[in-house]
Amino acid sequence: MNGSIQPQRMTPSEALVETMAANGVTEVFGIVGSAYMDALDIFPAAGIRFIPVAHEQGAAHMADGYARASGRHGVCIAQNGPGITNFVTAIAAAYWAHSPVVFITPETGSMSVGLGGFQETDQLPIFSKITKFQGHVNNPKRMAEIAARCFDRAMLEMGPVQLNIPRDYFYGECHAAIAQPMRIGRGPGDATALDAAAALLAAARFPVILAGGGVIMADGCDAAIRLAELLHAPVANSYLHNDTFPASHPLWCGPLGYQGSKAAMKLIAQADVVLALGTRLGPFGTLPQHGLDYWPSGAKIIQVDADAKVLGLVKPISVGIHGDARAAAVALAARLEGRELACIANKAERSQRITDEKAAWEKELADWTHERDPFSLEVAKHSRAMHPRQMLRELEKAMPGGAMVSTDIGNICSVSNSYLRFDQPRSMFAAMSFGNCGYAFPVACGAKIAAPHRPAIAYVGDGAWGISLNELLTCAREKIGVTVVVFNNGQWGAEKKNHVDFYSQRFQAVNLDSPSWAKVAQAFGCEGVTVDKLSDVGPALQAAVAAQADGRCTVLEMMVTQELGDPFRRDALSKPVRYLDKYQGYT
Ligand SMILES: Cc1ncc(C[n+]2csc(CCOP(=O)(O)OP(=O)(O)O)c2C)c(N)n1
Ligand SMILES: [Mg+2]
Repeated sequence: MNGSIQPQRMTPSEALVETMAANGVTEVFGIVGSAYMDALDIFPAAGIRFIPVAHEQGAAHMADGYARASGRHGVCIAQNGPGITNFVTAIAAAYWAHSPVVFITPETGSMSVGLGGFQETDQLPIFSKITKFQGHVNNPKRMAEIAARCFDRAMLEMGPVQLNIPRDYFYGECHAAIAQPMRIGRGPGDATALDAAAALLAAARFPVILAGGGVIMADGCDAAIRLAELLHAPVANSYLHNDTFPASHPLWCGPLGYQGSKAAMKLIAQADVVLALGTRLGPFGTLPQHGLDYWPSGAKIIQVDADAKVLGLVKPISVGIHGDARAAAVALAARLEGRELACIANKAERSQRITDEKAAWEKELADWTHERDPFSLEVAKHSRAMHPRQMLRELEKAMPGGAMVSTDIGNICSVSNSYLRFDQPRSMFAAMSFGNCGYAFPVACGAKIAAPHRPAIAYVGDGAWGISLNELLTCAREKIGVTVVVFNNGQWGAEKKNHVDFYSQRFQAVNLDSPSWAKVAQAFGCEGVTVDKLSDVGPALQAAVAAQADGRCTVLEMMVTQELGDPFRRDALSKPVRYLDKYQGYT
């Protein structure tokens, strides 16, 4: 650790690029710019591929997808000013996805700061709330030191880190040593807390494990499985982390949260002890669903997280463990092994309950071919398009092994949560709690570049597609073989659902008139296929995935009805109240 090579004379550009290479960086996403051209020039010699994108938001999302798929840093860079402000949305998304993204932000030259020259904006405050650390190179001689700190902090704190560099500081010379990456182990947490947690688990009659994203970040799926098997405890995935526990495992019961698994909800509702492993228990992820207010308020909650600040933040807890999810699971298993466990007495009965709840949910899903509210029945009545749920089922059935799926924000993407099951970690990359439309496609591109041999599939609504489709350019130019499934329901459906439920169907700005997305894809130099029959869904997906091997990107445009599943924010909307006369018709 910290085995630096001897200091030697180099330019700051060389110090930056050497630090990237020391951190194993092999790909950087961005749009070319004069601000950092001196460093870019030597990327190839350092073994770094620069991947030019269509929009800097795409670059930062790709860095996020790259980091989430690989567990390594995702890196992006852009021109000072507008190139950097284009990063903002994607960095906020990476922040809530806990992605170790290092985004390099050249800024206006140090001799003209404050003069309003060209492409100047104060680049640190903009990102101050969506970064784990901001390194500012205040002297070019410190480039190697500060760059290394940025890479270390992104891993230490699991989140985006900014490296801000006045553009004139790429030039000159310094006497620098290149630090080797410093990786600090977190360990299992406080021994007393682990003892207390083990005592609660040993006495539990119905323990349930909630496996969060921290399990993946800690490479802890094996440890979670071992602990679950020891307790014979059902395991729920935290919201949008369907890949934290293998879906083929008998103890898996699916995700909590919006459009999640009723089996998981009904089982956790019975828990007397919940082990929340590697999850911040975000407020959106445990909201009532399907009419079930399932969070077991009377249960003892053990929460394990690598970030001490989230322990007990959202839900009251009995025991908080500040530690690595994997190491904590191993330490808990060691404390429980060979010990008398109360829950073993009713193991058979709990086993039966798990099997029954899972079977009931499977049956319900199988029968739930379409939405049944009056609006949905009406719009689907005369449509020849596919029901979204049936289409999602066909995708699920045809999903290739080892697939990575990114999902966007929208009604159909949300419903897909019930139909996405994985046996391997680092497989699901949802837009998480920042919830920005336009997330899924560039994230899938980044994931594909990180894991070229795994199928990469993005689920995107037709509205969100309009935000992100420019990266088809990148796919065609750079031969990035991803598959995009665009759900064409001709509407910003998730928002339309609010008009239906709360605004007496006064539709405004929710209907979408779009060109053929298949033809648009072809015009970009990608493959484009329109699918309007259920029997074509699986074969189309398989053909598109096969084309990935040749670096070909395919857009599968799924023609679906306008029916709409449950809304996102029932919790946050109210029926309209109007006091002024002129608005009386708007209730
Ligand atoms: C960047 C951004 N803009 C707006 C929103 C608000 N929003 C949430 S869902 C949604 C509709 C998504 O429509 P579409 O992508 O067509 O998917 P559908 O709901 O129709 O399945 C919108 C506009 C958002 N989440 N992110
Ligand atoms: Mg739509």
